[in-house]
Amino acid sequence: MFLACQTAVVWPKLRAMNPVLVVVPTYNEKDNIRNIAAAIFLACPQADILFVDDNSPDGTGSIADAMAAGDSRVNVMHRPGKQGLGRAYIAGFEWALGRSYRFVFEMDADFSHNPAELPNFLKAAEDSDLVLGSRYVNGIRIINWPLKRLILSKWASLYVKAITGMPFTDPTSGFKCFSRKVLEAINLAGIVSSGYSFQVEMTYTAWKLGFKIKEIPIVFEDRHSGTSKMSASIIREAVWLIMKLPLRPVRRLRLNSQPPVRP
Ligand SMILES: Nc1nc2c(ncn2[C@@H]2O[C@H](COP(=O)(O)OP(=O)(O)O)[C@@H](O)[C@H]2O)c(=O)[nH]1
Ligand SMILES: [Mg+2]
Repeated sequence: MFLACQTAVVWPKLRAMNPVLVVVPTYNEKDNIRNIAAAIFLACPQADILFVDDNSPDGTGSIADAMAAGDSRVNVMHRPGKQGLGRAYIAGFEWALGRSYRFVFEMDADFSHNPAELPNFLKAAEDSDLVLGSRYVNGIRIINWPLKRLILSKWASLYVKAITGMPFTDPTSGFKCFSRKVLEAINLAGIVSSGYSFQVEMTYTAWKLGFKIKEIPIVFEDRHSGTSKMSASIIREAVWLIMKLPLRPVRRLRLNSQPPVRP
């Protein structure tokens, strides 16, 4: 597993057994999508990618299709319209669970998450069930973000910590690696977030189920091309959802998934 990014280079016939999937939700990412795929494969040639595109008006979905036609590692899921990042990820996770992937990544398409860090996640996943990329462990590592986004993000981290009791420094981060057993254990149909509260909802559920969660440092950089989809309604959804999270019972979906080890 530790060599998950390298084995296909050594032994191409293992492609059918590829253990790593990077799920990348896209909405109007035409200027990023080719480059992000190239950077993912550079860091992790053996990974598969699933682009989950919500019928982007800028034609991102068609570019993804053209890439998929030329590279069997690229997969594309088309959804009829913009339904939010959370819904895109849930659809991607269900797709992944229908296949044999052992590690499933969440990653943005806009280079805010550096694909070169994928191997670091896989290394951390050797002894943890969910690996969170944190911008705030041992300081702040964010490049070019407007001050108001940084304040919002830091405030959100404190808010989540106060309400849920989770000990993580960056609970809203969207660069993470799930071991398959975590996704199998979570009732994905019960995850309700459309927007960015999805990140908190997933991590909270895994944490309540007792899975071993590890934070590793990442550098986050503001997007170079395209525009953010952050909105006031996404912030409103997050405030309410997080407030209600501790009231929600969390149950393990599949009884046969491996018993977790609490840190
Ligand atoms: N499929 C899909 N992807 C989305 C949606 N909203 C955002 N994304 C993608 O999610 C990632 C993060 O969104 P972004 O706008 O960069 O958020 P920010 O970095 O927090 O400003 C990017 O890859 C977006 O293209 C959506 O409604 N549907
Ligand atoms: Mg972004």
